[in-house]
Amino acid sequence: MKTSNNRRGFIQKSVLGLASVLGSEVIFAKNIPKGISILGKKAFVDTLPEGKHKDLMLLNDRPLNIETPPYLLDDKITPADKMFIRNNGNLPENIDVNKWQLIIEGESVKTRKVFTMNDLKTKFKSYTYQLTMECGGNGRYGFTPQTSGNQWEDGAVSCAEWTGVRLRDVLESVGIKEDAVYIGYYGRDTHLSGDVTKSSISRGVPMKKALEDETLLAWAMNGQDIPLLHGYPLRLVVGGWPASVSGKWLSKITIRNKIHDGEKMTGHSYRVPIYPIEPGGKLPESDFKIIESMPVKSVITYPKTGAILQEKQSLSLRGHAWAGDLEVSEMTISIDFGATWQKCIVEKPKNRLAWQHWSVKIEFPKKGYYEIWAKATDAKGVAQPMVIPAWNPGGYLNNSCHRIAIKIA
Ligand SMILES: Nc1nc2c(c(=O)[nH]1)N[C@H]1C(S)=C(S)[C@@H](COP(=O)(O)O)O[C@H]1N2
Ligand SMILES: [Mo]
Repeated sequence: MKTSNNRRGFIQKSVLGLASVLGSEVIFAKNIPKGISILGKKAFVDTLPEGKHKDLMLLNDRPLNIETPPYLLDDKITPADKMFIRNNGNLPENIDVNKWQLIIEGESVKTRKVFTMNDLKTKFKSYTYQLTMECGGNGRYGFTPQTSGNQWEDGAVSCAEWTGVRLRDVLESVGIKEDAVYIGYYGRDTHLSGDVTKSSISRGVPMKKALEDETLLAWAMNGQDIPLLHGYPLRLVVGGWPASVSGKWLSKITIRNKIHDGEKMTGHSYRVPIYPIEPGGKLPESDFKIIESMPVKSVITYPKTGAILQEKQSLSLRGHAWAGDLEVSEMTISIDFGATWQKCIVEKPKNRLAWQHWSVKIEFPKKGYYEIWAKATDAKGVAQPMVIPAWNPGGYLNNSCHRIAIKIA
């Protein structure tokens, strides 16, 4: 069965084909009135994997895609139980960490080499960085017409503390040829079709990004072994770029003499038009470019949308902001639909490519309904748009302002 990742589409297609939802047959499926979608899997919270917070939102169970509601991103460092999951294939099985190998090969490697986990841990210096990882499709639900793929709302983002060795140190130890332009990763997850010769995803970054201080081959997240769902026992972690370049269950890095051409590097996967197009428009494959640094964005993590507060109460709001390879220089919020903006306090990042925490205290003039809009500006003066930015066929890079609703009673 071909599954659509679109939540409603998935359920409707399943129903039309009288196929199953959650492994059980939909009895009376043929009676469902046209235009009505069944509640389906969203009602069965126990389908979330073990170790995940019960209020995460299941977008798809095959492959597993789970998002974090913004209020659950309130921690300064994202804990494992609240981290979104974006899998493209099936989880690897029977991992034996003692036998795990990382192969370094490719046209532009001087000598092919194989490392064990122990080699990595003992032969190189280790580093710890907080790194922001946002799915390129975060915010996809905002685009009209709807594009295919998981309809992420605002929570496909995390910032955890990763420990490992620098990819640069490992690549330099094997030798990089002069003609190297890109690296590509391969992981041990398997293709949904069950075809073991196919990768579910194999992406990469240009050498310049690969050789940055913060690009890690990591074995620990928040001071512990990386959870299985997030790439145990080894993960490539590249902060500030679409999280799809941070390969989980990492088994191979290839040093390429051309742009890596692995699975999900072509077509409209993680690529956007080089010129603006009208919503729903088409363009030739040659007119797309690969997404690199992610755009400036922010999230309100406190209060939760829908909060009801008492009159005269001043309110302390908080959240995080990030800007790909850049720093966030200013954070503002509006309670009057963007007519006026108030400056927030923005902390410096813990290290380059870590998200930044912001806070602000506000007073509401009288009782009633308010929306709070949050807008970050990056170090080059580029701000988040208040409206949905450029439509693109893959539904990437929606960095419009996060909004929450509150009532003063
Ligand atoms: N091997 C492998 N790595 C992968 C993926 C995958 O499916 N397989 N998904 C990528 C995508 S698209 C994203 S957004 C991030 C999600 O990371 P997380 O699930 O740890 O939050 O992992 C990336 N790395
Ligand atoms: Mo992603």
